[in-house]
Amino acid sequence: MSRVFVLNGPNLGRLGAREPLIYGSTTHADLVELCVKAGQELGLDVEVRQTDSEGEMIGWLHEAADAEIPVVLNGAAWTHYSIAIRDACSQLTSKLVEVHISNIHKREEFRHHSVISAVADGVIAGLGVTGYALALRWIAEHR
Ligand code: CA2
Repeated sequence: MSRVFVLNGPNLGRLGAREPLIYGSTTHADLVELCVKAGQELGLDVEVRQTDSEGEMIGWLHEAADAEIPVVLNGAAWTHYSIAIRDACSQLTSKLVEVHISNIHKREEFRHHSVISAVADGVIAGLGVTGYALALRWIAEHR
């Protein structure tokens, strides 16, 4: 089965615990289950990881680049300012889909710009956690 990484950035481990009006009530554990199940239906071996450490995320992106593993990335706050994460994304050798649970364009102005989007194959924002399943489906169809 083809491996796919779903990589979640800072504070996403707190999903379901705070701000349910913005991020919904799904917990990160629920999100893991949703992605693994979607992967099984699509014939993908999905591995979901979350970190609050930028260096750890960059290490995972290097791992994906070296092993040609497609990535679904929710860079969370790093999306808006981390050139280091963007530079690691630009080294990816397989597909990259950027996902945001909320519609970042409907929110504060500082969330409107993503430094990742220009190096991603596609972007999904505002569709809640369903965005992850849609990203996996697109990857299954374009790997
Ligand atoms: O909408 C998204 O998925 C975001 O990437 C989430 C990030 C935010 O900085 C981006 O602008 C948009 C924040 C993730 C924080 O997640 C929390 C979850 C529960 C409670 C508090 C924060």
